[in-house]
Amino acid sequence: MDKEKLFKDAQDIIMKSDNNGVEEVTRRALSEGIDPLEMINEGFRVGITMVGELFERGEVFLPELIQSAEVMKKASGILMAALPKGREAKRGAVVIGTVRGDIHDIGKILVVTMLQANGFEVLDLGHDVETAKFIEKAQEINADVIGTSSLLTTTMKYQKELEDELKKSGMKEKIKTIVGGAPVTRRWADRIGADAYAENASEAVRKVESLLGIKE
Ligand code: B1M
Repeated sequence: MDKEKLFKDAQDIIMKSDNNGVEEVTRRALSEGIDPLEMINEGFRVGITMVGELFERGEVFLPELIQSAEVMKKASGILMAALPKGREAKRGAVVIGTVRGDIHDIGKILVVTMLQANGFEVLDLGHDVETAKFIEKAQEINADVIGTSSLLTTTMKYQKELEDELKKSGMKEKIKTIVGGAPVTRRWADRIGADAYAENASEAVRKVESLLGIKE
């Protein structure tokens, strides 16, 4: 099995927005026993990051970025569906979404899938979610954790808004928070008073476990 070749094929598929090739390469990865998350991280995610860089330099335009994102979504859908079924036990409830003004949701969907696969009940509010809605839904389902994703430097402020609103309403002590997204850092999480930061979907699972005091 040539893993590097598969990762390279995945990157090319995203770069070329090859909607037909994506099924072939994801099925090939699965049939060769490659970990779905590794295939996303080392293959498809690298491809979409490269397209993002070309976009930033004005070498590709929004319609091409959108097409590549569609192919990326298709790839993650197929690969995440192949993850082993979640644990039976309910280990905690998480409300999650991408913050107001932000429609990026590929990474957030990976986080949701990984949490579900690890036995958490997850209410995914989608993208462009108002701060008040996170709080309302968390109260409604008696959530243990609220998770927010932000991909734009201009929308990170809503992660802070959530912390401020939780403090104001006296809920900060009862509900833990976790933040993530490409421009988000540990430092930002500390600055706004979030309880945890995760760089990727697997780390998000470990951080939520640790927030809830769950030990294997
Ligand atoms: Co947009 N975009 N985009 N985009 N886009 C970025 C973020 C950008 C960095 C591209 C660039 O210029 N290099 C740039 C932001 C610049 C900035 O903020 N300073 C940008 C821009 C400018 C824009 C628009 C404004 C473009 C325009 O309209 N002119 C626009 C904004 C729309 C809006 O939200 N209001 C826009 C639109 C889009 C598309 C719709 C075309 C598409 C999104 C499609 C979709 O999500 N359904 C898109 C894409 C695909 C990107 C890039 C290229 C890739 C994002 C992605 O999916 N990465 C992105 C460049 C980049 O990030 N390098 C870019 C793959 C994904 C697996 O990783 O999302 O980081 P990521 O998630 C990771 C971790 O961050 C973490 O775990 C995930 C899995 O490992 N994580 C969490 C994420 N959320 C977490 C939550 C957690 C914990 C961990 O706890 C709760």
